[in-house]
Amino acid sequence: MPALGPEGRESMKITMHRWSIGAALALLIAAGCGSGSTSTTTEPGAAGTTGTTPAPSDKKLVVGFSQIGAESAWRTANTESIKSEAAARGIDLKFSDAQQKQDNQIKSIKTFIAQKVDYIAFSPVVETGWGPVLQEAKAAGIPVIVSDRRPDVPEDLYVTFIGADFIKEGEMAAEWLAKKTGGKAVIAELTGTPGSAPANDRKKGFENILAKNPGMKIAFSQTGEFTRAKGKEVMEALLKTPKGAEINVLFAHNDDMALGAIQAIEEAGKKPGKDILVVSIDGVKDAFVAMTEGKLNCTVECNPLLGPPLFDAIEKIRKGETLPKRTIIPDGVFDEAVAAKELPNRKY
Ligand code: GYE
Repeated sequence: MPALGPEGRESMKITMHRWSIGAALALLIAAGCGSGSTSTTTEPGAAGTTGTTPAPSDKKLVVGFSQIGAESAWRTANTESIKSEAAARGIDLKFSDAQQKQDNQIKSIKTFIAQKVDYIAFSPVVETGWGPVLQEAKAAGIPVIVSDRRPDVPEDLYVTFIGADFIKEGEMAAEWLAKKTGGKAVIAELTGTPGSAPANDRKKGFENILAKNPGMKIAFSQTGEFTRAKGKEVMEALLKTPKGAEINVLFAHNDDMALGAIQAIEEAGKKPGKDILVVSIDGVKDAFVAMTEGKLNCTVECNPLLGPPLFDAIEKIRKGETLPKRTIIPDGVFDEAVAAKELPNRKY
């Protein structure tokens, strides 16, 4: 495995975070003045209530989750994992869908703060611009757990991050491609949501490997916004241009864009998977189906089933356990050779 750049090394580093006594106290206070579902030393009725208040442990834990939207099959599986895991654990989940807009996410986080939820979890649509709202959550004593995408903020503004190493995913896609093509490729790249961590990092990782393979070049790069429709639209337009005729590889930052582009390639009279090799990221079921049909060549898995680790982390915070600042969910590479055998095992 080639040496990683500084970002790669940084992204693989799992730093242990130790709660300061002050933060631990803030957490206890938050638990006490939130739904009170964590055990505290407060007696029922001690805060001037009538004494009929249920014991704190009878109350449901309230978690606010701000989701990005529903742009891809990955996202749908991620939402389903979070909702079903919350239901299985009897957690009162306040779920909000931001429809790809950072403003909507900021608004719903502010609403969660006003509602005094016990915990806030979110997946930031883009990397920047989260400082002020996370400061508000911190000032209110509500612990924040980051899921899937990491915001570019000081680490003290959230308790823990759970998600994939997107740089590594980009590197694995390019490494597979370098092997497959013998290091020669004219590549079209469909990038994800502009400014998002997976778009930034998958590009970075992919280019880390290209830097060592001078025969592999990105000839075209445009966003397909992580959707099937946009992936198809951009590929369709590209194939009508002279540059489109030169392309022999498509690298898409997610499977949905690749699947849309595959349709465009077929409609243009070319064979996806043969005339144009296709490699993408996520590992959703439809990508495995496309591989068994010989239309997609490789997908790098990115596990969306983050519900269980998210609520495990919340449980640990409640118990006062120390969490690592980053928990990286490992990924794997699947290509045509293993697709048929692997398809029945896919969970999303
Ligand atoms: O790859 C893409 C989704 O943040 C890892 O977002 C996630 C990405 C995923 O829309 O399909």
